[in-house]
Order: sequence, then structure tokens, then C-alpha cells
Amino acid sequence: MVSLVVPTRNERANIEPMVRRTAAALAATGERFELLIVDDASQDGTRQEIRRLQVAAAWRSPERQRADPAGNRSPHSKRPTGATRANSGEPPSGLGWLRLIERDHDCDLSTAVLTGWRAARGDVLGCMDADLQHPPELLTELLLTLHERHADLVLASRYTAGGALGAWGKARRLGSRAATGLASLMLPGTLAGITDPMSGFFLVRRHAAALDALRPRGYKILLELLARAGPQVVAEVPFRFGQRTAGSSKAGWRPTWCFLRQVASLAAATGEVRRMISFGAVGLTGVAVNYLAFWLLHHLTSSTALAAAAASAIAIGNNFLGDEFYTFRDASSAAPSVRDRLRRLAHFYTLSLVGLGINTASVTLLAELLPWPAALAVGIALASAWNYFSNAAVTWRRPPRAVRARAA
Ligand SMILES: Nc1nc2c(ncn2[C@@H]2O[C@H](COP(=O)(O)OP(=O)(O)OP(=O)(O)O)[C@@H](O)[C@H]2O)c(=O)[nH]1
Ligand SMILES: [Mg+2]
Repeated sequence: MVSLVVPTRNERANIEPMVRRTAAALAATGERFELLIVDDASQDGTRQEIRRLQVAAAWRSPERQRADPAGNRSPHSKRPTGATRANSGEPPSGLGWLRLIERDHDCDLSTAVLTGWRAARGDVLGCMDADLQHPPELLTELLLTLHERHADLVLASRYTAGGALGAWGKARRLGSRAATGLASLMLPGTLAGITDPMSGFFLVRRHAAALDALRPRGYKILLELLARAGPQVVAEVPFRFGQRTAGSSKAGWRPTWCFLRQVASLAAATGEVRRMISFGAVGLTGVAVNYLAFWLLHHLTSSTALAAAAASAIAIGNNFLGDEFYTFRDASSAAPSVRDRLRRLAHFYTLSLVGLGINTASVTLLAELLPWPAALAVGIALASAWNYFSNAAVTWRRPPRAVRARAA
């Protein structure tokens, strides 16, 4: 059974078409389903509209209405318990239920989805926006892909080949790209190969969702799931993000702030912060090696430039060994042949040279504007950030998790 959670806040005008189209798309798969609408303190009659549909049966797909015009009630329905109020819109003896969960306190998108999943009865859980920006018709393909690809999770992606952002303005496109890029940089292991970790449209098998491990806050429940539950096989289906035609957006600064906190907390939970600290510590040993090597070499050669260049090369080699065998040991042990290690060494040297260039260029430019210790501090910070993120993304790149699904 598929349990699709749709969080709502003041979406009255979208409810009827969303429920009708969703029911038709899920009924087309032939699987039983429940549509759980989790409403947070709507004031515009959203709840009344859902209750109306529960009795009117207008949400049933045309096939279902024909198959069971009498609208018999299902014996499988049971009321979930808990702090939230819920009711069951029971379908004709067959495929679908329409349920409403009402919350009036602690409203938050991610916890709304989790509340829905906790009350859900299906072995496949899902999430979709109510405002039709996620085309419900895609549910049929999502479910098919989940089964065909034996995936733990299938997500609708705006960024994979065939996907699109639709009618978004420049600023919003840029914001979305920046958020996706930041998350991928900060969580390279978790998000390797996943093009749209911010998608709010996906299906996941219950056993791969690890509901008790999730600590959701804010908007990005998929990110939370990918990082904390770690589904093994992820598939993507392209889609074009639709336009909101009714109701108003709840996007704003609060979700942005929540997102930044969420990424930081997931980076800590998945060991990425520890990895950054380790990379920094290895870098500090490199400074000590650099000094020592320069001191020794300066005694052996009369050329200061040669001694400095050789000492730097030795220090970079030291850093490589520390990162290969400690900081990124999980990635390097997955490809331990001499050839792989030499390839990584070549990448590391190349990226370190670029880092040196970044440092030199920024110190040279900033020394005109700032006292030299401040200019040097900025140069070192920029070069260190470059070294870490470029090596995490290239030298010790984690194998991609996503399985590409059919193109649109
Ligand atoms: N239950 C619940 N649902 C919410 C909350 N905030 C937003 N939603 C719902 O979550 C879905 C996504 O919210 P939107 O406001 O459409 O966010 P968005 O798609 O990023 O923004 P737009 O593109 O401007 O529509 C919609 O179905 C909203 O009704 C909340 O606090 N609680
Ligand atoms: Mg929306």
C-alpha cells in the first residue's frame, strides 16, 4: 500500500483538483493507497474542503467510481491515535483512502510530513506538495520506477536530464541552485550522484525511511532522510516544476535559515564536520613539515627558491598521506590499488597548486586594502576551503548512489 502525505497550510482552492488527480494517478498503478493530508492551522476552509471530499467521493478516480458506484466502506480503516486529530475518509471497497490529520500547534512542514508517515499504514511512504507544482500524474511513473529499479527511494528531480524549474524567476533559480550546491558540498558522501536533494516530491520504502532516526525541522525532509536514513538505492525521475495557480507561497527567510541549520546539523551527524577538522589538523602537520624540510634543505642547497619549492612539495606529500590514510580513509579504502592511489596523488598535487594560486592572488589583491596579517588570514581561509571542498569532490569522490531513471 502507498501512503502519500500532502502537507497543507491554507490550500483550499488546490485541494479538490489535487485530490482528484492524485487519486487517478495512484489508482492507475493498481495498488491500494491512502492520501494523508496533514493540515497545519489552515484558516481558509482547507479542512472543510477535505471533509467535503471525504463524503462526496468526488476525489475518486473515474475508474473507481465506475467500479463501485455505491461507495462501500473499507473494513481496513483504523483511526490513528496521538496528539493530533485525524480522521479517515474511507474509500469504496478497494484502492484508496482520503485521510485528514489536523494540527494546530508546532506547525512545521517537515514535522507535518513525519506526523503523516507515523500515522500511515502503507509500506511505501511518499510526500507531495498540495499546490500542484508537483504534477500528481507523475506518481504513476514514480511508483513504477520504485518497483522496476528495486529502489529504496525514488525522487522527482528538477535537475536531472529532462527536468526543469518551470516559470521561476532568476533570483529563485539562483537561490535553489545555490542551496543544492551548498548541500552537495557539505554532504558529499550522502548526496553523491543525487541531482535534486531538495525535492519535496518522492516515494520511499518504509523499511528504508528509518522514521525514528529523523530529526526534521523546516522544509527539507528529503535531505534529512537521505542523510540520516541512508537509503541504498536511489532512483530519479525528471519532472518540470509547475506553477502555483491558487493560494499563496509559504517560502521566505525562515525556511532559508532552517535549511542552513539543517545542513550544519547533518554535516555534523554524518561525520563531515569531523572530516573537515581532520583535514585542517593534517594541514597543520603539513606546516610543521614544511618548516622542517625548508630548514634541512636550506643547509643542503644555496638556492632559497629551490629549498622553498622542495619543502612545499614534501609538505603536500605529507598532507596527501594524512588525508589518504586518515581523513578520507573510507573513500580511499574503496579503491585501494596503487594505480588509484597514484591518480589521487596527482589530483591532490594539482588542486594544491591551484590552492596556492588562490592564496597568492588573494593576498596580493587584499594587501592593498587590509593590513597584511588580515590579508594573509583571508588568503589562507580561501585556499583551505578550496583545498577541502575540491578534494572532497574530486580526489576522494564518493561513488554515486542515484540510479538514473527513464528520461521524460
Ligand atoms: N502542514 C504544513 N504544510 C505546509 C507548511 N508550510 C507549507 N506547507 C505546505 O507545503 C507545501 C509547499 O509549500 P509552498 O508554500 O508551496 O512552498 P514552495 O513550493 O517552496 O513555494 P512556491 O513555489 O512559492 O509555492 C504546500 O502544500 C504548502 O501548503 C506548514 O507549516 N505545515
Ligand atoms: Mg509551492
